Amino acid sequence: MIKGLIFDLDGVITDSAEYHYQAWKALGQDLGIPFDRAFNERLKGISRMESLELILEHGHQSEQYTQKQKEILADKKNIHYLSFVEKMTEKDVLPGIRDLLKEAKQRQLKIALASASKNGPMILNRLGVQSYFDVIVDPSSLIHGKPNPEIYMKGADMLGLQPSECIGLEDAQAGIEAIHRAGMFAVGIGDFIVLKEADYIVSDTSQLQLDKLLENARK
Ligand code: B16
Ligand code: MG
Repeated sequence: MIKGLIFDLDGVITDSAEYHYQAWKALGQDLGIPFDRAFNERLKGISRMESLELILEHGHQSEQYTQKQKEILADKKNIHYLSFVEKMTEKDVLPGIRDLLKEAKQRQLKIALASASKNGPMILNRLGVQSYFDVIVDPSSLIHGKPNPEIYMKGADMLGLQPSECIGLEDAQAGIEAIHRAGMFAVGIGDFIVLKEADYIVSDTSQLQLDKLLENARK
């Protein structure tokens, strides 16, 4: 029996995945490391410092910076990213998500956030959906990032549920793998090829229907 929903944030609740892409792309250009959307798929769901490492490796520049310099580069990206976030309003909740959260609450399902983003709580506030969340996993409390299952397992644990009682929702390959390794039913939102490992896939959030999710998770 499904008793909880565990949400990713970027690309699921709001389109901040696009802002991460724009901010990383600008930093990449400054460093002489151009990359495209296909490469960007590898950054989704991955922590800020791990994303920077992947970009530097891509440009064969990993060895050129000290840890301190890398932190400055990551801060620069985050400041650029926050300039997009500052313009977010309640209208930036992706289609269908507010209704899904509302219906889940009405049906007494528990709701958690399992985002790798340190900006997660602030973004939920800006979007005006924070009150739907029973718990938010603090990504800085974790040892491993996605695709490790730790964040989803901790989300279930904080809700007082077994992983098998939860559905995880993700837009990234690394996130789908994390949900599966945690032992949960995985819902993918986005590209059917990128997310082919998910148990149930929709092309965008407007296609999410709680009944359908519950029915498929029960099969
Ligand atoms: P921040 P999610 C992830 O969030 C993003 O997908 C990823 O692109 C980003 O680097 C990461 O959060 C860290 O975010 O820099 O805001 O701490 O998809 O797990 O909700
Ligand atoms: Mg995401």
